[in-house]
Amino acid sequence: MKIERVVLRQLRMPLVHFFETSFSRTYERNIIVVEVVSEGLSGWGEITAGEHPFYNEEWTAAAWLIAQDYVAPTLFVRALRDAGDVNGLTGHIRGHNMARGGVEAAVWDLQARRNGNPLWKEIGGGARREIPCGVSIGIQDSVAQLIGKIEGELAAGYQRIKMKIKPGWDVDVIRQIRERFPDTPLMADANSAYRLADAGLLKELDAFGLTMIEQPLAHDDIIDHAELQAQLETPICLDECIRTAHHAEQAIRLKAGRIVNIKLGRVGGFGEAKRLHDVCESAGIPVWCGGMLEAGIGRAHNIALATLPNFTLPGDVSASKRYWKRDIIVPEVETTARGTIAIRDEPGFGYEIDHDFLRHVTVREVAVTPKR
Ligand code: OSB
Ligand code: MG
Repeated sequence: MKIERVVLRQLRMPLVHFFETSFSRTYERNIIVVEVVSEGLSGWGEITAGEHPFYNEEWTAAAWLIAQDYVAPTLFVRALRDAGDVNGLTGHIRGHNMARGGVEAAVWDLQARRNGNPLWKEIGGGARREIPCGVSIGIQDSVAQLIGKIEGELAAGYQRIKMKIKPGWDVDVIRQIRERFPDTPLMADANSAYRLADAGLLKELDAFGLTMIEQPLAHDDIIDHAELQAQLETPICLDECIRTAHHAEQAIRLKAGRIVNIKLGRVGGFGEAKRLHDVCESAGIPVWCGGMLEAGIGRAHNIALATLPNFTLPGDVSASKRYWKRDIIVPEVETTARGTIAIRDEPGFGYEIDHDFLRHVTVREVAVTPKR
C-alpha cells in the first residue's frame, strides 16, 4: 500500500446527554477522524482522545499535532507491506497511543477494502456474528435519575449495566441500585478515583455482587491494584493502566486484576489490541471492548475488534442513538432486542460514511502529504 495522503478532520458533535466520570463532565465531543488515501480507496479511523488530558495524557488538540507531525508522515517513508506494520513504524513515539491508533486503524480499514474483506475478517476476528452489549452510565444529578436511566437501558435489552463511581457517589448509590435491581449484572468504573488507603471503602462494595470494579486506583498503577485485588472478592478489571500487551503480562503475573477492558485507542490500534487479547486469552483472563464515546467510525471499529474470540463479556459498545442525534455513518449502529450488535459483511468497517453530515460537523481539516 502506497499511502498518498492522510486527511485529518476535527468534528464537533454535541452528546444527546452529558457524560460524567470521576474526572469530568462532557457535553460535546471533539473527535478527530482520519482518512488514509491510496489508489482511489480511502480507509477511515477515529482518534479516541478526550477533550482534556484527564482520562489519560492525550487530548484532541495534542492528538491532532502528533497525528499531523509525527504519525501521518511515517506512512510516507516507504510503501506499507501490511497494516500490522504501522504499530512498529510509529513505535518511536512515546505515549500518544490514541493518535497512533486512530491512524493505524484507518490503515487496517484501507487494507480490508483493498482485499474486499470486512474489517472483522481482516483483523482475524469473526468468532461471533453478534457482539454482546452493555452500557456505561455516567454519574447523574440524583439516584432517581440513575434508576430511570438503568430502567430505560434494560428495557432496550442491554446485557449489563456499568455505573461510574467517585468518592461521594459510590457505596450508598450502589446499595440503592442493587436494591432496586437485585438480579441485573452490575459493575462500577472508578476511573482511578481511589487510593490503596481506600481499600476499606472499596471492600464494602463486595456486598453488592458486582461482576467487576474497573480501574479503582491510579491510571498508571499495577502494583497497588495487585494488593487491592488480594483484599477484594469483586474482580478488578483494568482499563487505564494497560497500554500494551506487556503491561497485561505484568498485571497478570502480579494478579492485579481478573478481567481486562481493551480499548483500541488506548493501546495504539489493532496490532497491539490483538497481542493484548492473545496474552489475556492464554492466561485465562476474559476481555471486553471499552468505549470512548466514539462516533460511528470508531464504534464500527470496536465492533470488529469485539469479534476476536476472547471478547466473551459484554462491552461498552452500544447504539449510536445513545450518544448522537445523528451519527456520521449510515445506517447508524443499532442493537437487537437481545442487547447485541450484529456484524456486517461489507468491505471495511461495514457502514457508509455520511459525507454530507461529516462535512457539516467538521470544524477543521488538513491534508498531510509526502514532503517533496
Ligand atoms: O473509562 O471506560 C471508561 C468514557 C470516556 C472515558 C473513559 C471511559 C468512558 C466510558 C464510556 O465508560 C464508554 C462509552 O460508552 O463509550
Ligand atoms: Mg474505564
